[in-house]
Amino acid sequence: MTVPETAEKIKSMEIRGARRIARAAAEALRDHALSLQAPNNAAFRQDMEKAAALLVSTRPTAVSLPNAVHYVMAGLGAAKTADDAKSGVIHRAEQFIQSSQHAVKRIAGFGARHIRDGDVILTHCNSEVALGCMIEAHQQGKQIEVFATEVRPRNQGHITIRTLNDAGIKTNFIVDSAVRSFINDIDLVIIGADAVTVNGAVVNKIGTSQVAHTAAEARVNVIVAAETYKFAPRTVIGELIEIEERPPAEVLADEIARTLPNVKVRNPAFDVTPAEYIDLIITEQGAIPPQMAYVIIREYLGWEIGEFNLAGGLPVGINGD
Ligand code: RUB
Repeated sequence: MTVPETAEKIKSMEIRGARRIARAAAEALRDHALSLQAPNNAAFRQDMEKAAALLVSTRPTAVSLPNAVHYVMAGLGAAKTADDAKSGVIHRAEQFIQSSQHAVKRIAGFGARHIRDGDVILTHCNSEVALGCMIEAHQQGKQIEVFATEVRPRNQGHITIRTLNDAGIKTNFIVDSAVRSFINDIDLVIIGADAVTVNGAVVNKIGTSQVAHTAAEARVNVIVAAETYKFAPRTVIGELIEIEERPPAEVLADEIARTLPNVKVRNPAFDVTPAEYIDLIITEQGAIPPQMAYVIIREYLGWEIGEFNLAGGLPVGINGD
């Protein structure tokens, strides 16, 4: 798929979910590098930077996207020729794709250990990594049952229940506002993340903070499954994660909205759950309390506080290797 095609699919949410977005961006950059016939190194670099900036501009919240792009673009390194730059980018893209697959498997393994036989689990939105933990536990023979929310307005819950159904896991499908009604039946909440900040706050699908707050009130543990590339290096220097606000028509049809001139529809796609409502974040490097997010950013992402030379505001520092 070309870079503009991938960018369009991410924007329209045909490709969605933090991991899929990151992976699609890495694949698009790899394929772009492969097909690019640049006359020299400078031209190659410039073209790649344009492609990277386009991908990063598509959705602002999932930090996996700029992190993946940054990781791949670091393949340009100190290359002196276009050929070297090309193989550097392709190599880094392949590395990212592989390590992201590996991360999901490792997290599933770690996460499954936190799921006990007989647990009833609540999940919100559609997270490949969170689902990986549940499916792994199920495949280990643990009898689990899942409550999955609908996830207004884009109904990502429909994808979640199909995956759970196909895995043979007993599943209950509920509207988002029913979470509190069922929370006393729940043993564990498992969700994914679009971003984790230095203070251990988790940015995830809108409604996640309500779920986590409800769980905390009922003393139900909340586990977040998140690869290290979802941690946000720039939050170390005080930057806030931008919360994407999507078109009103996702919430209320235009023809109805038109008849309500005094009503403004708000449609934030994500919210922020503070660290105090999260018990554990499971990464491919192991499980940490959210208060240790800094360590992940420091040790596994690396951060030279210096800008990567790329238009479009990429985050500081994934060393990568
Ligand atoms: C998706 C969402 C998911 C995270 C984690 O939002 O909030 O919970 O991205 O998913 P959207 P994963 O549908 O708006 O992209 O674990 O698959 O990366």
